[in-house]
Amino acid sequence: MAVDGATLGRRLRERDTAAAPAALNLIEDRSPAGREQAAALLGEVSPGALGGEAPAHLIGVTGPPGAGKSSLLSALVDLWRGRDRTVAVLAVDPSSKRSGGSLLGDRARIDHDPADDGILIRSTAAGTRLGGLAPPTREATQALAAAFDLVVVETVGVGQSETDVEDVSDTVAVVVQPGSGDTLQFLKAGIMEVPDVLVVTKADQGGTALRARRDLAGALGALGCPETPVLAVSSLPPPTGVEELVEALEAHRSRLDVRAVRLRARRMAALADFTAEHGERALRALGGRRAAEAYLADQDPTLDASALGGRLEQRARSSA
Ligand SMILES: Nc1nc2c(ncn2[C@@H]2O[C@H](COP(=O)(O)OP(=O)(O)OP(=O)(O)O)[C@@H](O)[C@H]2O)c(=O)[nH]1
Ligand SMILES: [Mg+2]
Repeated sequence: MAVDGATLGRRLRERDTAAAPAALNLIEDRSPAGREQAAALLGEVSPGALGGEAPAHLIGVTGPPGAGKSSLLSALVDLWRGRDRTVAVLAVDPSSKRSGGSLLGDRARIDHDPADDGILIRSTAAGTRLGGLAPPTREATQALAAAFDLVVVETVGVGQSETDVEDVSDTVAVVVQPGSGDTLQFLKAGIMEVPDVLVVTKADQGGTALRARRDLAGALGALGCPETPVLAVSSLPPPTGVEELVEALEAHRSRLDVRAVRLRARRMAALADFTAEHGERALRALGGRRAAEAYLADQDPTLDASALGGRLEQRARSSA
């Protein structure tokens, strides 16, 4: 029997996390029939169907290769599950984009209990498009956000990341290891946007982590963002600093206008998808980026990114 997208979507909306693996399979199926079912699924978890924004805290965890993102997520997942929170992690796999694999030689997996429905870990492909996450990653985030308390997207990136995790996050945590000066330099030079939370890993290795923490805090102060939290953590058992990190993530989320942030993200995503598919010329046919943004701002705020993308296409056709 064909998978019924609408049923999976309704189950997610009722916070049935056991429906999530099948939902993700459907979203990754790019055949026409799969796309049709995925659209039905996403319709059931759109802000319109949910009666508002999905309740999940969407967290982006990003940082250079080997910084310790996955190890940190193992520790975070443990802590969250211990507090009875459900967690989904999408790890965006960049290996398809790299020539060698040596960089990823000592890559850690995210530890978890596979029998626990309250936790889901998935790898997803980075895709080939520059600027922005692959649409399946964004759709997966939207689906998971209906059912899980926390949805984390792990991406590899330094500075101007090729996979823009901000598209799908309420809170972005940048993870760096001690002694990696790149992030400090990118921050100082303004190449990298100031993250919501900065995390220095491998604090168990001693003074270098504390030095890195101090240098980063100094740079943030000089940039006029002295209140941005900079935390030092160790993810090896027994973890240290992870509770403080959870508090910092929650504090950021509690200050946020979630509706405004997500609304903006949906519009940006629709525009990025439209431009990726139809080119800058099609954008010009809409009157340019500004005009397209203004048009999107007039649309129903509960439409999801793909529905907004559909509106742009309609408009492009009618103005052609
Ligand atoms: N000593 C120490 N080692 C750590 C810590 N966290 C991670 N590591 C080690 O650092 C290496 C890379 O860790 P990962 O968690 O895979 O790092 P990552 O950022 O997810 O790496 P990619 O996904 O490949 O970009 C592994 O060998 C880990 O065991 C830590 O807190 N302390
Ligand atoms: Mg990793």
